Amino acid sequence: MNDALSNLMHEDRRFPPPAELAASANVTAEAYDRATQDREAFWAEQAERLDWGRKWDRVLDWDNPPFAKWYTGGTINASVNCVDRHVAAGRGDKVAIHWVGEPADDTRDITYAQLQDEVSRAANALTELGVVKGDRVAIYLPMIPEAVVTMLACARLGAPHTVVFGGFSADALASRIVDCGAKVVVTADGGYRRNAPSALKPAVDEAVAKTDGLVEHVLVVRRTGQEVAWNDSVDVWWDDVVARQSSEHTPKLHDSEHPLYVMYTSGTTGKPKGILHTTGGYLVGTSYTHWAVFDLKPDTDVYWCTADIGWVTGHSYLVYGPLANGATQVLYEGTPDSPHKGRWWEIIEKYGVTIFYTAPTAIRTFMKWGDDIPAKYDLSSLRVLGSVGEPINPEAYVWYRSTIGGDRCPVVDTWWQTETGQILISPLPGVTEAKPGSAQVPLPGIAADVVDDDGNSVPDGHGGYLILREPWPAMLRTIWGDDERYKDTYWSRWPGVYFAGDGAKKDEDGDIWVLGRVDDVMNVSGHRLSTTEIESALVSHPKVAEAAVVGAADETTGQAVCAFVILRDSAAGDTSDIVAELRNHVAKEIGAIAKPRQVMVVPELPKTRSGKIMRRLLRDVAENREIGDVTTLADSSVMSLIQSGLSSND
Ligand code: 6R9
Repeated sequence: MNDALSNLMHEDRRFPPPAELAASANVTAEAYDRATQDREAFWAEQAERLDWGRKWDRVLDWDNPPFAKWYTGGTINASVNCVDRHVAAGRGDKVAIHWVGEPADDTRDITYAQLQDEVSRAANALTELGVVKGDRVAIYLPMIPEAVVTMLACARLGAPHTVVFGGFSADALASRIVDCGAKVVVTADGGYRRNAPSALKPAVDEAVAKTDGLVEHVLVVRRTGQEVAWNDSVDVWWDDVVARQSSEHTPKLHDSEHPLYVMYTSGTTGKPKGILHTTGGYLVGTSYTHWAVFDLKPDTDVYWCTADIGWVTGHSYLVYGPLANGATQVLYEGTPDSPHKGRWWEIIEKYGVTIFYTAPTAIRTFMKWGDDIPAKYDLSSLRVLGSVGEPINPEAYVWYRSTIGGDRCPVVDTWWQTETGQILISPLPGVTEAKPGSAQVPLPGIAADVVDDDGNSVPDGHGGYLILREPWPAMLRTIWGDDERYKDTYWSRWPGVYFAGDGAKKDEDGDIWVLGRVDDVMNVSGHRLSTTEIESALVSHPKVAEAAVVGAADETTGQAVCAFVILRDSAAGDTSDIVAELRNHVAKEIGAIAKPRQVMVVPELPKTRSGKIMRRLLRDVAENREIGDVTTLADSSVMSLIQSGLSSND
């Protein structure tokens, strides 16, 4: 490993689990050994957490790899496991969802009994609209309870849903509807975003017009009350159809491998991949990890995952995992800065949130806004903090732990993907001595490793590619309608091994540090450099709020490091030579090899709606190319903002 790569591993702060948490933790160290000794027995044991109709014959059928089948012969209903069984067990009055609308006074507490009624009504309504088992339903909704209700109603019927994030364009929606052949779309007139109603229905109208009569019905929730165009032969109001249904619905059991949902995610080509998840294994994987990684105590915890339902995190750790575990959770409709920058902390204080799960990009934004904002709220209810979506740089981790977690809450840095369905690598809050910046250890029952170009496991202290050697319950089963692409994308690089597409390192203790997508790894003068590592160095400078690094083509060095930085508000008006200062800072932190060729101070970074920095666009800027496709940007004006600003600080 070259010297530059070792920078991240010089992070020597360590945080042992709080004694009290360790003493009563759901999972202790012994689980790792037990799972290693007999992986299938371990996953059989975890499946007992759920209510099955018929019990499975085989835990895992891996006779035809890479096509896995879990709990074969078993029958199960995901909706019953997430709702009915809690009511049947006498927990009907327990709050399932504290829903917080964006307009501040707009809230609803929904108990498990109420959720059961609503899911049953929605299942009856979908049936009336002609949805039968196996049909696909597209969901394009804001973060309102109807989104959860519709997903569970689909699961109840065995009609796979495909949730399309509300910020996606009509074209993106249309291509997803067509790819999975959805006959019904569930949407709303609009949703609230930063204090203003924002329309959804027009995009659906435009998308439906492009699907050649495929969509038979559009079921529309009235959320904002704004004007909508109406087509009587297709459109129906939720209030008209769902409200008059019976709140009784007798669910059927589905095969363990029955499709539960399709979630589209971007690949290296332009065509999104429809990641298929099925029922039994997915529910085992998500419910077990939600319980283990967050140490969930369903009777006392109040859990909040800030992800949008339109992403996999919203599916696994807002809908299926927490509800299967009978948790009480917060569901928030709006943005963190509406109506003020303390809104999230206000919600934590109000509902006594104990477990909080968010993304590094949000954490860095809060750092930028300043410590005084969270300081105004009582965050003492918190006991476990989670991070997901990208590598969390140590500075953001430590800020999160201390400023939000009061130096008392363990932070779990959870690595997983749309494809993996469940968290695969993460510290356990009652077991692992945490290292800022590292996802650390594969969970019990998970066989993750870091390998070199030839697929050989790298020794501790070395870097390579992150892979999985054994199937896991919530893994994707295929790419919808494209088994070949599934095999090629994930299973073709090394025989019998799942390639996640991420680079990673093992430190001297064997802990895993995920470095980001391998396409984000640069090669500068023959040295491998990680964008994450340099970003981390930049963000450790007191004047920097956020940084994105790309490798731009360079005649002499192959690639050169180009950094885009957002300065902290406190650095405003600073007239020193910040560019030279930051270049030297990186050289000092990592080594001269990592010194950026260019440092560009920008007001914003281009991000997808799930908060991932679109480095591809920054590479276009760095290489003086015309900017490529910006349709998946959360805010499409960001690129012009960056470019107009650059001419002034070149
Ligand atoms: C859950 C989710 C997956 C990609 C993944 C990796 C990055 C996610 C991470 C992380 C480092 C973590 N990623 N969690 N990298 N540390 N804790 O985000 O799914 O949207 O499919 O993204 O995100 O690069 O390959 P998805």
